[in-house]
Amino acid sequence: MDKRPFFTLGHWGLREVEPGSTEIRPWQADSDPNSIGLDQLSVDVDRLRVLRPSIREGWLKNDPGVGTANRGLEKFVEVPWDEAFELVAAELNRVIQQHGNSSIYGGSYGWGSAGRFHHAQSQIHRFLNVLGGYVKSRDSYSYGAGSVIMPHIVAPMEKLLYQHSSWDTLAEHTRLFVAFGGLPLRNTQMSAGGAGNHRVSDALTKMHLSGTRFVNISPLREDIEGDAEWIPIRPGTDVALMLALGNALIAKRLHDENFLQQFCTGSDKVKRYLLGEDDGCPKTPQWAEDITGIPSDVTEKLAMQMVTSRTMINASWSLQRQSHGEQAYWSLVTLASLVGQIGLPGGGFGIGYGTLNSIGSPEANMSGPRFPQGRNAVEQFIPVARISDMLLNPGGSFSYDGASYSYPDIKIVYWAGGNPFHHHQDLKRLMRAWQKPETIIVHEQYWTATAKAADIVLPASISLERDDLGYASREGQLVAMRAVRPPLAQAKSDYDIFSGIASRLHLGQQFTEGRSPEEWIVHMYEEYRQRTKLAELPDYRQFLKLGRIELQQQSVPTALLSDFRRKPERSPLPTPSGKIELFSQTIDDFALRDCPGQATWLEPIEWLKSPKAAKFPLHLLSQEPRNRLHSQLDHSAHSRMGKIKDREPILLSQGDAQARGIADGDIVRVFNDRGACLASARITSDLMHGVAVLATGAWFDPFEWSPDTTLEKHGNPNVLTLDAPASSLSQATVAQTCLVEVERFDGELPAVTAFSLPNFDQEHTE
Ligand SMILES: Nc1nc2c(c(=O)[nH]1)N[C@H]1C(S)=C(S)[C@@H](COP(=O)(O)OP(=O)(O)OC[C@H]3O[C@@H](n4cnc5c(=O)[nH]c(N)nc54)[C@H](O)[C@@H]3O)O[C@H]1N2
Ligand SMILES: Nc1nc2c(c(=O)[nH]1)N[C@H]1C(S)=C(S)[C@@H](COP(=O)(O)OP(=O)(O)OC[C@H]3O[C@@H](n4cnc5c(=O)[nH]c(N)nc54)[C@H](O)[C@@H]3O)O[C@H]1N2
Ligand SMILES: [Mo]
Repeated sequence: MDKRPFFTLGHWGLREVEPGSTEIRPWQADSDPNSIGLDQLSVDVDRLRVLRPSIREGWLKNDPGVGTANRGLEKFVEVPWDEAFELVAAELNRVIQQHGNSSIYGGSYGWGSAGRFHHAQSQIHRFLNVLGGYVKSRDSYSYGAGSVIMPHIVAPMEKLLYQHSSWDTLAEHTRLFVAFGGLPLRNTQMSAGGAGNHRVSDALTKMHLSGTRFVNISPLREDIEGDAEWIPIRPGTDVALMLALGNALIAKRLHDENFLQQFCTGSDKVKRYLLGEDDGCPKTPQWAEDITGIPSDVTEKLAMQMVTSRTMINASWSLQRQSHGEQAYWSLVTLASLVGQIGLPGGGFGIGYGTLNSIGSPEANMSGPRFPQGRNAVEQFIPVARISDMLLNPGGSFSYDGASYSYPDIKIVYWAGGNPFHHHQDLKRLMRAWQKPETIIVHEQYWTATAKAADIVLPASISLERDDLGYASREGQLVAMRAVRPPLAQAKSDYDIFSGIASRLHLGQQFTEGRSPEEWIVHMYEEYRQRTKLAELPDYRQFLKLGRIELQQQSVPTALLSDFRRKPERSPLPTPSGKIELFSQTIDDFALRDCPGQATWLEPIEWLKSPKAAKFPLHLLSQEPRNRLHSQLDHSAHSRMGKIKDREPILLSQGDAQARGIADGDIVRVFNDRGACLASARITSDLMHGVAVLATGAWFDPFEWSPDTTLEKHGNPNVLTLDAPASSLSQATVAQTCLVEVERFDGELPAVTAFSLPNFDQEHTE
């Protein structure tokens, strides 16, 4: 028997396991490993596994669509797989016959697990395509506003992200790194598909040693760890600061006029706006001070520094998960164009350094092994964050990227590999919307809120129970993921589940093409082996023996848009003018009040200077969590160690805590007119006054499962956030646009029940 450790991969990192053992440890060569998921096989984590197919009692007894308000309240009945397959197949068949495939919502957004074959999104989409299609979702929660605006003004978001130059290039050239939203190392633990070596900590050290200066523009100091100038900013106002920096450059004639003339359209309109020639309001640092809270001399000084050194101006994705989020990126590009360093090594703009491990990697993007999804015969879609709107307004219309569409009438919601009762905003509204479909089917590994609120829950295996092919873009490796143990109880892979249902619908062959999971993995490996230029791959058996293959490095460009800068005629941008569109005729022609034709300061729908702040005077930011990926493994010891009195901590500034009589460690009630949750106070001097920070991902734990519930007990910010679109252009989420009030909670403390199992009709044993 081979005694060498074998590998498995999580979005959070590469893991090693000794043969015959179930102990998981970080890859020995990882320079900055974390502990996420190392305890995934613990009793505590296993306790919440979905063990057998489970059906809501009322769904079994009544016709579909009856008693949907009982979702989340009723007992579950466990059934054998055969029966579950029959029930799901019959229900899909019924709805397709009666209402057509456009009544199935299969957007199924979510990160699922690493592994290219057992990729839940690919699995569910292939399955639903074989059945004749489904209503899909577009864009992401991560950067939905960026995805829609960037192609109009520069290039598609992914294309830009793939061109972000490496940290090494930045260390060599960048002397000033201006980070809107910081560069939180916390977030670079992840890569979609699986991080290899965690490179960002070393990269930042190297930049410091090379003399790069960092400026952290964020309400929260810890968004850059270590040496950095901190410029606290009122949330949601970065656009005003960026415009004011532009104004300061133009006023002093320090901007790069040649760059504007040669590479941009619309600079005259931008100048008129920045100088206030049409609206009588010059966007000066003084003007911005009142909006951002940043003294005008700080802005003036920063503008000077930007043009006197090689400067990278980066914005986190959080900046555009906001009301008018498009403007944040449009202003960023406008500012970087005025500075004139776009396309030069170490200069220009970035839209994602500090969000994932992969961004800033020296590895070029190459598409990895893939599980074919087939073709979707249904054209209808929704922008991903419009799910509650869709369910509540069938037939209603929405606008998206300059066109008008209507919402489908959804009868079945089918989810695999995502947790909407984690990720969506205004969860009480989602609870109401969730009552609309006739049937909700969920594949889950654990009893999350989404699983508890479904009609049919099918137990999915975890990646530690499956062999797979591991690959993530720009991580430079191909991994033979090996199962550490067999699936727990009756759990099956999503593939086996879909195969079982498809065969009941006489579509088994179409779905499986006659391949077992192992045969698919070999097939995908062979296809990739033929296609890739990144390595001479050995045969599959040899690959399994090696466990991991390092792909040859294909360097990324030395600067984003460097080709365009070198030869603008030969490498035009994919915009109508081929140039950077500081003014976009296309968007202007859409005539949207909430997204004009050039970067514009538009007041957020709610913020610290809106009338609503009189009642709810704190801006709540819900950042990505340090000890987990979104809601995944929140029930693990590693995530729970970050809680205080079982609740998610909320950061409060000293002044705000004092004014409310709140001490460190106190339980507080966080509330607004949408909802309320409990959290535990963590008081800090490193947070701007008027701002509160509550990480996402504490499992949703309403006092009772009802859209009228008055309290969430665990610290889930999405009972407070606003379910509104960034604008009628992108319809993206505005998770970061949220006002609240906080008070000490002196009542009797309700126990957290997020980590309890649902009720079953019979005693529940493994
Ligand atoms: N307030 C607020 N809300 C936010 C954000 C924010 O900043 N603030 N961020 C948003 C962002 S950027 C994102 S990307 C979303 C993330 O939202 P999601 O991606 O939906 O969150 P996850 O917790 O990763 O959910 C993945 C689920 O899939 C399950 N799962 C894992 N592997 C498998 C598998 O192989 N098969 C099946 N069937 N299931 C599996 C896990 O158990 C888990 O429940 O959240 C968004 N929500
Ligand atoms: N550990 C961990 N890492 C993750 C994830 C995770 O769940 N856990 N999720 C991954 C995913 S799916 C995504 S999309 C990325 C998200 O990457 P980001 O969107 O960049 O991450 P956030 O943590 O939401 O925001 C970063 C910081 O922005 C600051 N910020 C918020 N609003 C404003 C504002 O208006 N102005 C300014 N200047 N700053 C502001 C906050 O202080 C916050 O700490 O993270 C990824 N990385
Ligand atoms: Mo995301």
